[in-house]
Amino acid sequence: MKSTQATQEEYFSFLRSVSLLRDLPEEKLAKIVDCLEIDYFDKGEYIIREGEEGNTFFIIAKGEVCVTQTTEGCTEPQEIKTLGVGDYFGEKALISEDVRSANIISTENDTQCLVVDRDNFNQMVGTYEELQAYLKEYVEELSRCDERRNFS
Ligand code: WNU
Repeated sequence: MKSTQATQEEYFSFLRSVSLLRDLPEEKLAKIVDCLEIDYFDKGEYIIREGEEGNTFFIIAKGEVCVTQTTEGCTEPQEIKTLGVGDYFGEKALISEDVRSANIISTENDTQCLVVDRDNFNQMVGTYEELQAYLKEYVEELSRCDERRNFS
C-alpha cells in the first residue's frame, strides 16, 4: 500500500483494534499494513460471489455488508448476517482451499475494506498458531451452520 506515514499509523492502530489481530506481534502487523490494499464498494455491490474462486481476505474499515447464501428450497439466496466495522470475511475459501461459500454484498455506499491477499494471509496466520487454530475452528463451525441451514 502506498500511503503517507500518518495513514500507515491509522491503519496500524485500526488493525490493532480488530479482535482477531489483537495479539499479533508488532512486526507482523506492520507487515500487513505494508501490503494492504483498500477497496471501495457502493451499496448493492457484490464483494464476494458464492461459487467463485477467491484469494483474498477482507477486514471492514468503514460501512456494512450482508452475507447471503443459496439455501435448499429457496429461489433467492437467504440473508444470514450483517457485518460491520472491525469484522472480517473471506477466510473460509483460503483456509478450506475451496470456492467462496457465500455472497458478501455492501449495504452502504462507500464501504471500505482492507484486503489481504492469500500469501500475506498465510504469512499472518501461518506464523501464529493460536490464530490458525481459532480460524480453523471457526471455519468448521461455519460449515456446520451451512449444513444446518440446508438440511433441517
Ligand atoms: C456462514 N457460512 C459461510 C459468514 C466471517 C468471518 C468469520 C463468519 Cl471468522 P468465504 C464467503 C464468506 C466466508 C465467511 C463469511 O462469508 N461467512 C459465512 C457464514 O454462516 N460463510 N459459509 N457467515 S460471516 C463470518 C465467521 O467469511 O468466507 O471465503 O466467502 O467462503
